[in-house]
Amino acid sequence: MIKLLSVAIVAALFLESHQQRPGPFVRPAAPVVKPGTPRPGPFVRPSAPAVKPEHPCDSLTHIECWTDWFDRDDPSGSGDWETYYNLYKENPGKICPKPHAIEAMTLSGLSVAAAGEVIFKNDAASGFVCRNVDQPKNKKCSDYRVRFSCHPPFCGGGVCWTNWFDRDNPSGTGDWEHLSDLRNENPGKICEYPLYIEVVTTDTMTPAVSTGENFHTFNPTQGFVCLRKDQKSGGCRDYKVRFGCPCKN
Ligand SMILES: [Ca+2]
Ligand SMILES: [Ca+2]
Repeated sequence: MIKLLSVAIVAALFLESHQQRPGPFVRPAAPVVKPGTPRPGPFVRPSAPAVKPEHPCDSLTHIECWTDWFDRDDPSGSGDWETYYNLYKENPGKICPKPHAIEAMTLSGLSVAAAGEVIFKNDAASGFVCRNVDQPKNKKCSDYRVRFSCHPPFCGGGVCWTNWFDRDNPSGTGDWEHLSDLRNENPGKICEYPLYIEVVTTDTMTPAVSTGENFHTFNPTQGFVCLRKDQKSGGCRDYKVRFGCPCKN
């Protein structure tokens, strides 16, 4: 009993002493933050992290990024079972406790939609499951790999940032910094699968999350869009964006 009690006290002290440390370790159950919601960033929680971040972006808990790809199963049995529970258990420290998105792709590079198979599960909590029994004409599932969207540091490898990009001004319908446009206009300058996006105002370098404006799009797979119609003030500030890419070895 005493032993149990002391374990509880140590656990409580540990939690207490780590409460000021930003990152998913201290708030594993942090709610999913949708674009458009003011999110906590380093400027509203200025306390220094207890552990020196491995990468400069590790303290930016508003940044979302993708883990490595995982492929734990193949469809030779009852199907392709890329379940979150098993992947989390089999890859300690590599996947966050509460990922807020999942992406699945066949090993040959097709999206789930393009593969056109009947999918049993495809959500961040369950993971991905394709069952052979669900497929028509005794066909088997393709072999899929999956990755999850987490906050740092649950993303693989080092991070290398692109240059800043500012392709639009907010004078029209808003400030459009879509990844697809930026990629077309800056060939070869942005990696295929950015892990992070960082957005700041062009004039004062204020992080987008600290401006109080609502954002239509704000993620590393689509880029950033601020629409004037979404703002109480009737206008967006001018933003610039950059992307965090896996470093090439
Ligand atoms: Ca697989
Ligand atoms: Ca802009």
